[in-house]
Amino acid sequence: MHPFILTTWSFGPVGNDAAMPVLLDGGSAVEAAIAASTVFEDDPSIDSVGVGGLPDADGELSLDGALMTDPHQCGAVCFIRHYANPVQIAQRVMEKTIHTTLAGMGAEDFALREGFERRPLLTDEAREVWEDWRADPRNIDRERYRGWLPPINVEELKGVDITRHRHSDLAPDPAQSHDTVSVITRDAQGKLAVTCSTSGMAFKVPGRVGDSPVFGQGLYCDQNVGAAAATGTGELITGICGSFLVVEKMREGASPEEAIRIALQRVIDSYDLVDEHQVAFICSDKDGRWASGALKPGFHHTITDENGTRVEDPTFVMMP
Ligand code: SD4
Repeated sequence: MHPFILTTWSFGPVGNDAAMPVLLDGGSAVEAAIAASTVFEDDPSIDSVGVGGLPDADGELSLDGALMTDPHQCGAVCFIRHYANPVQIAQRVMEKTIHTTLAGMGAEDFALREGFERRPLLTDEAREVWEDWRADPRNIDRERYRGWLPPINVEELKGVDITRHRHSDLAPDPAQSHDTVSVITRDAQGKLAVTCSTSGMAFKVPGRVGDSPVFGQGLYCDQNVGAAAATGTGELITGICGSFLVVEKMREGASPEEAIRIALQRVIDSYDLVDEHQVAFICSDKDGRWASGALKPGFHHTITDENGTRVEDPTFVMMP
């Protein structure tokens, strides 16, 4: 068995390197996935996860997070406004309640009872970005974006003329700006775990929840088959049950790469895509064969295994 940690986006090393020792010391896939997610959530320089995430249209930050290892082993929280580590709270939901998902005030009351500490999540930097956006939204093509902004997906926008996109003008230094963190871990026993953590779409309609904390959409795992996780425009992932689709295609015999390709083709067939849309998946089958794939250039994954940690291009890009 070869333990590994596979993470969305190029900021993976900070979390992967912290979590790999957990696996090497014989820790479980769940423990490693939680360890990695916690590092990302606590890092204020990552502007779409945990502390430092960009807020909704009202300037309020809300977080979503989930953990899954099997159909009967999953937990999620959404619309968390005062706690920095939604994936840890999701783990408690999984382990300590008969439910799978808690939202909003109920989730926060649960977190308090579980001993989590309330923390301010909105950093000064994130508030400034929001104030800039609120002060001058005139450059936004609201018709095209169906009345709202696409997510900030800065890695995708590198090298692209971004001046016509107001939201990307407002993004902080691209090298420091990242997206939702999805993590797939495989431990020395061959068990898989998957987590998803996000502050969702920047400047979203307050109350909006994307794909990340929804089983089958942002993440899915079945130890008999494999695990998958998504990042990108949540609204495109929810409608095709993206992560469930990837796992089900592997169940039917597709390789990890083929399974992702089928899911991304389903996105292409199902939506009128605009420039800023992006979807990417990572997945692993139960034997530890993994892949990643993206709709468009700009996505990277981070893999940590016996050969160390590498930030790599995805296995393939559908629309290069
Ligand atoms: C969401 N899928 O809330 C998340 C955001 C994301 O790249 O992954 N952006 O829609």
